[in-house]
Amino acid sequence: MFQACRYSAGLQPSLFGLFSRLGRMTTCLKSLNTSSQGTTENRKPKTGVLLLNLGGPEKVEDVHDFLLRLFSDRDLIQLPVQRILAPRIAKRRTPKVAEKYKEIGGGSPLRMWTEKQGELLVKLLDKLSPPTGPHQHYAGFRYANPLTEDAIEQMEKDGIGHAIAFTQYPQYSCSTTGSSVNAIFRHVMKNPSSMRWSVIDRWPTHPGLIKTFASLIKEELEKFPEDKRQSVVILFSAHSLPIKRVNRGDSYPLEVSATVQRVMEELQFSHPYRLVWQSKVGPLPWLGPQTEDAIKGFSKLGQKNLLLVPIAFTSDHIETLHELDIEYAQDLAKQCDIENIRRCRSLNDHPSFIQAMADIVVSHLESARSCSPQFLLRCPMCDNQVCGRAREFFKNQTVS
Ligand code: GF9
Ligand code: FES
Repeated sequence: MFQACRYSAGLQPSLFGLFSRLGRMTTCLKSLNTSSQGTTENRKPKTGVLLLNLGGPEKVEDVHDFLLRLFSDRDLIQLPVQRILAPRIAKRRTPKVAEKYKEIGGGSPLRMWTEKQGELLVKLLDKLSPPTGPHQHYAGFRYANPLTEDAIEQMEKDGIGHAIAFTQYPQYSCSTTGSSVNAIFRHVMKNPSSMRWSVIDRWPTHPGLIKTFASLIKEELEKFPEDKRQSVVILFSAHSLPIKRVNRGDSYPLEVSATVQRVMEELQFSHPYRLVWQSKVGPLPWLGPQTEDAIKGFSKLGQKNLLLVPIAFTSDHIETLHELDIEYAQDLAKQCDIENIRRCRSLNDHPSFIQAMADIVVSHLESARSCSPQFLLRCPMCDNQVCGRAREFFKNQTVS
């Protein structure tokens, strides 16, 4: 995956504005299918796109290290004597978590999806933005291989000039994108980088994202029995956050809500819907209602046809394949007498999603900004100094 990709001269980016960009991308997609794929000569990549995500254990044997990294992440969890407690918690939880990965086929497919998305993305970017090409993609995971730090070293070795940290979480949270950005900052402080850095920190309402969600939802609605289709309740489900984080001023709940609102606009509010929150762990209070309780509650109220939509992940991973598909759509649905429950497909390598990713990167390149103004504003109750220093770092990068 770290091989320099093929470079082909494509259309000159000339027009500005969203519609022209979308139009241009359609043209380019056509030309990708019909014209030659360009030269086969490998050229030194100029722009590196680092796709940031949590990562997932690829094999059951990787579960322990994955959990250890997660519980050691001080941007995610603050435990007393974390260096002692994190290994203990990781060890204690490993068997249960490993069991779940066994049930979805022995590992997380996240790396596979990220590499596929990256390959398709750079093909489009080479066509859409020749002056910044060749483009190369890298996966940078927070808790699994390829780790963000290793990917950065690989980018340096490849001679990348401009490094774009492109979060794969559409909605910003300091526990997800913020943690990855802080990890980049810490690494670059210890290992000075020759690359110019910029960051794409959020894209919760990108039109291509919204359209892809809407079309996958429509597709899934078609699979309900015709006489039930109209009464389906759409349950948007996002990973929850501890209430402490919400009250610190994390923007994630608002941004997830914004995605939901736009998707429902695109669907012209054809069905009733709710936003609910999944994956709470531990005894502390988290943002609710929980997906599980909502499924039970709706069933009691006689709403027995449900469509689950994972709205905060773009690719399949344990929270869709195990929690939604097995724990809720199979086990829980049986227990509480649900008539029909389905889960909307993840975006994965959907062509209009890949187009959206390319449009987000091209807009970012055209903006010539190293980060968004919104990125620079910390949570009002932030007490993590690294958040401030990481923002200074990105702000002071000059992107020509
Ligand atoms: C998250 C997405 C959004 C402790 C675990 C025992 C904590 C946490 C999260 C948020 C993942 C994906 C959000 C904690 C402490 N958080 N998970 N925050 N995770 N687990 O603060 Cl899309
Ligand atoms: Fe949000 Fe620091 S916790 S900016």
